[in-house]
Amino acid sequence: MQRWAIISLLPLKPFQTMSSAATLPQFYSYEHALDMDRDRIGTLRESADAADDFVELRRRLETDGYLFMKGYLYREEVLAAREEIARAMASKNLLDPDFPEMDMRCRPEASMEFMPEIAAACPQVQKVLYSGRLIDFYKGFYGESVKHYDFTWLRAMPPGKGTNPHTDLPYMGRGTHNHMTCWMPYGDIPYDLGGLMILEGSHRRMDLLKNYVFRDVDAYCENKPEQKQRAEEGKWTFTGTLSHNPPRVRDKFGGRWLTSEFEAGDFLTFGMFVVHAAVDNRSDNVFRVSSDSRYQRASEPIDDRWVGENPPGHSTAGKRGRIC
Ligand SMILES: O=C(O)CCC(=O)C(=O)O
Ligand SMILES: [Fe+2]
Repeated sequence: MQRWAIISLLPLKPFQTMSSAATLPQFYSYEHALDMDRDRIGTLRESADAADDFVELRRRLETDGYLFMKGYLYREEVLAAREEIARAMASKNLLDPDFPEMDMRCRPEASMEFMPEIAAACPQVQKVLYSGRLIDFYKGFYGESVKHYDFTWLRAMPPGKGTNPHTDLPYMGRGTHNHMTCWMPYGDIPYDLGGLMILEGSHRRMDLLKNYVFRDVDAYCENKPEQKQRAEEGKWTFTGTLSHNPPRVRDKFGGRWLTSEFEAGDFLTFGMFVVHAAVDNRSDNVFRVSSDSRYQRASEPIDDRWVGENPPGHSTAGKRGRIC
């Protein structure tokens, strides 16, 4: 039997057996308390039950805007990747040396660490993300061969403000718009460590997204000296952030903020038009370590900021000027 099937037979956790949001702890996002009423907060729908039924998975993606594939990957492989990451972080002096590396305790005054170079140098991370079960998932989902970005957004989030509400397209919209993000935890993420959250139904609110989602964070107006200078310095003219206030975004869009506790072996995948953010890490000085990576049909154009041996990303080489 495949691993996800074994996991789906395990008894449900208490918070899953009750529909009430009252079973969830108080969440904070970007230092705002989220409204915990059951029509404003909830848990992600799990889709491992339909793991081999890609017709059903495509239907759910269209309806929900995301797929939460609980226990789909091999936990031991993901934990082996965590070990490599922990070793690399320790060698960069990012971890508290008084604790085992695998605990991912932050050294004093830690800040958010963005570590694409560690992801590129860790064979086990590359293996989990870009071969085997995960690549097979996207091949099945798209029904053809797939490509992935070479750039991996590997993040270590210390306690404090998490990621604010955004969609991914402004950062990666120069090729197809049908690609998907895979958000993956390297280790278990209880609620206090702050996982990702999805704003329910937001991918269908083009009325609210249309003036935001198609803007490119690396585009600038050549004929506006201030913008031109920022681009030449490799700076953004637009950060891609939708809001700094997650409860207010929910009030505007409707729907619920949806999250979960996560475990090594889970992944959450979603398209370019879904509003998402993170629950703040309020743990006792532990990093939340996760990556986001991207997958698409091989036959569709790819955003060249994110491919190649040294992807240009948001650097000056990735800027695109136009007359506006
Ligand atoms: O991990 C986070 O806090 C943000 C992740 C994210 O924005 C993404 O996966 O697209
Ligand atoms: Fe994102």
